[in-house]
Amino acid sequence: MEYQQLAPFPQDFLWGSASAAYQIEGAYQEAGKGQSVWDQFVRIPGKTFKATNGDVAVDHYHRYQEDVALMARAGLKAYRFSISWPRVLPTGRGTVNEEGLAFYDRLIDELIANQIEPIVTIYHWDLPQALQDEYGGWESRQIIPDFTAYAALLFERFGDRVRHWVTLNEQNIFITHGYLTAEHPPAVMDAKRTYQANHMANLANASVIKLFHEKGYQGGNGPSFAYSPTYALDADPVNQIAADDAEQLNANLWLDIYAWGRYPKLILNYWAREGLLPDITAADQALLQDPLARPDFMGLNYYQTTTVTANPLVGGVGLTKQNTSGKKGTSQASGVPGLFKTSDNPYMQQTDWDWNIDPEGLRMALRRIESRYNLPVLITENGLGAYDRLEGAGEVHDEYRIVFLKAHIQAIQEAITDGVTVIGYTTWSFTDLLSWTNGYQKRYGFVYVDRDETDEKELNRYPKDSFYWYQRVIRSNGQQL
Ligand code: BGP
Repeated sequence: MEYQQLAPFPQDFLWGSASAAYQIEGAYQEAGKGQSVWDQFVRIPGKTFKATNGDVAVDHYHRYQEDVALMARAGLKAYRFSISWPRVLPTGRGTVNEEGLAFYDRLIDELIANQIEPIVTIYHWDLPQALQDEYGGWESRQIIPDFTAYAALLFERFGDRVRHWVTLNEQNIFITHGYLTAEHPPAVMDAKRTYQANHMANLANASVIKLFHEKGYQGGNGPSFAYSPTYALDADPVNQIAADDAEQLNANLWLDIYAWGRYPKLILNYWAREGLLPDITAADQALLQDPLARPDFMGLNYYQTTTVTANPLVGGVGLTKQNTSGKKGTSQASGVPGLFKTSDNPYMQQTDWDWNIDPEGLRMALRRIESRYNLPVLITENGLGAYDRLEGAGEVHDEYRIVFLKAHIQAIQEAITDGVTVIGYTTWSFTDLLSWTNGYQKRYGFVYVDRDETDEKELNRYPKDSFYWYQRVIRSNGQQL
């Protein structure tokens, strides 16, 4: 659909930015914090770009006031950040680290004092190492009560000031990268274990949302899903089936569970054929289907779309790892034999890390979520990872980021005009931060942080051109792009 005039953004639209504890805080063993699986994983040779880690990251733990002041200057209405589970529960459960909770108290209060609404992600990948060691983390049923108790602690402590909670950040990524491609901890490559761990994560997610609703906390709760809508390369029917398979396996498998509490039938069949069925009990089904376990919104992390063709069952392309070098054009096709494989899309340009640039894909993602699930959407991440250059008197001319974000905001407005309910947009990211496996050279922020892989330097902050641009966007409620 094409329009002569687009609907305006809602008056209370949450313009903001997002981050994750491990990627910004640093202070990795300060004030009683326990170790997370990332604290250890980054020390395995070859796992991250130039062996970077989040020991110091961008030192947000010590500089949060300066960062919040910059957010206030940009006019942010909301800031999405995650709580580090091992900072508040060093061994994952039991003894609470008051000093850890106190840090988030200070951060939340600072945000509120600056009229910035805190959006809290409960889990952004930094699982307490103690739980990994004790029972294998996400592979054990014990994670369900432990994750629920951790979330309950946060609801009790911060529920008076937080209205929007994100349960799990990108379950599809931390599970597949953790158990299928070994790009994330615990670096396993085993499809059966992948879907078993994924099933536990589904149950943990449902259990937390159910508790939130049962206890009647204010506000809403939902997972953030990394959704890359799939296109078929062309109108060849076999490629269309491949695209549908990719959508089933890469999206509906998670979104159907969140919204409807059931796995897609095509996936259950596929799992049964391949011997990959997780252990699903009647009690599991009851929890997943419980109306109280339905999210209040769908969190959407959108970066790119995927284009696919058919992939032969015998001799087909298998899964490959992501380009973490930042050398454009070094990615390989990736796929599942018998289902689909990725293909270059002639209509799109790519970033230096070979991510497709596709604003219309965001509109597509929003429309598909609305038409299939009829849930409001909170866009919890979207942004451009790029090389930035600090010049002269502390300037960064990131016109490319402005062009990227502008096109994506236009796509959101088109989706709103289409009839999708979008409640907010928190870009990735506010300051530059550590990219999990791409080091510090892949930057996303409105604020440049002066450090690199080998030198922490002074960690000074410099607003980029995009900072002033976003300030205008927010001030005009999306009218001046
Ligand atoms: C998402 C994660 C974020 C962030 C972002 C950018 O998957 O939720 O934590 O890292 O992707 O990814 P990358 O840093 O790999 O470019």
